[in-house]
This record gives sequence, structure tokens and C-alpha cells, in this order.
Amino acid sequence: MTAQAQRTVLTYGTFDLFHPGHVQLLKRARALGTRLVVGLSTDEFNALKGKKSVMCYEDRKAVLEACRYVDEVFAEDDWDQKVADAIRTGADVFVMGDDWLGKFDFMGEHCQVVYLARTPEVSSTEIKQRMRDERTALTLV
Ligand code: C2G
Repeated sequence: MTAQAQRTVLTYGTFDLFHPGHVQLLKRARALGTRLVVGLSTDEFNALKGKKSVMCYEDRKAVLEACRYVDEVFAEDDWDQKVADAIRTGADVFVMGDDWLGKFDFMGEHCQVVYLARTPEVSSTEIKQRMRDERTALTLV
């Protein structure tokens, strides 16, 4: 593909317990361009975000790299790396789920900013809660 036809999409996340909400986000993001690069939160950055993922960074990275919609995965370990990442990757579009609506509008100076509707009723938190409920039910029998 000639260089001028390349259209790079950039997004970020933890992508713990990879689920259909993540897939739908990545699928729609990829459809906005010809290449999707993902900043994957490191375990240390998750601690800064107040999140603890079930899967470590290396495992979450392996899963993302296996996703048909993802072309490249790099480490996200700082809130302030996005502009540099957009410049480094030549991002044309920055995408996040709309739970982040407005939070990254500053990226509009460097690329198009798109917030996509979150997929309802699925989240890593909900999956973890379902597993806890299952375990509780089993201990009660
Ligand atoms: N997402 C979604 N639908 C869901 C769950 C998540 O569309 N049911 C989207 C989120 O909006 C986000 C992406 O999937 O755009 C990844 O979600 P998380 O792994 O929860 O990422 P988050 O903790 O929001 O990290 O600097 C930005 C942060 O790294 C974003």
C-alpha cells in the first residue's frame, strides 16, 4: 500500500479479560483507518489508574497482538505520552470509548478525535463479579 494511503488509528486501554466490548471497540477503531496501534496500560500504570488487572501486561499484550484488528501494541505507562505517541505513530485518528468523552479533546491538535459508544453490559469488572458470585454459590452447596 502506498504511504499516502496509510491511515493510522491510535487507541489505549488495559484490555484485561479480553471481552466482546474490547473486540467491538477495536473492530470499529480499525475500520476508521488502515492500521490500528494500541497503547496497552502496563501493570504499573494500572496501579496509577487505580486498577489491578487479573492478567499481567505480557499476557494482555499477547492476546491483543492475536486480535485481527490490532497491528501494533506498545506500552502505555504515563498519562502524558499520548501526544508523543500520536506523533511517533503518525496517528490520523485517536479513538476511545465514550466513557472518556471529552477527556482527550486536546489530541484534536494532532489528529481527529473519535469517541465510540461503549458496548453495554460487559466489562472486565462485571466478569470478575460473575466469577466471585459463582465461587460463592459453589461454596454454599
Ligand atoms: N470499552 C468498550 N465497551 C466496554 C468496555 C470497554 O467500548 N464494554 C472500551 C473502553 O471505552 C476503552 C477500551 O474499550 O476505550 C479499553 O477499555 P479498558 O481496558 O477498560 O481501558 P481503560 O481502563 O479505559 O484505559 O489512557 C487511557 C486508558 O489507558 C484507558
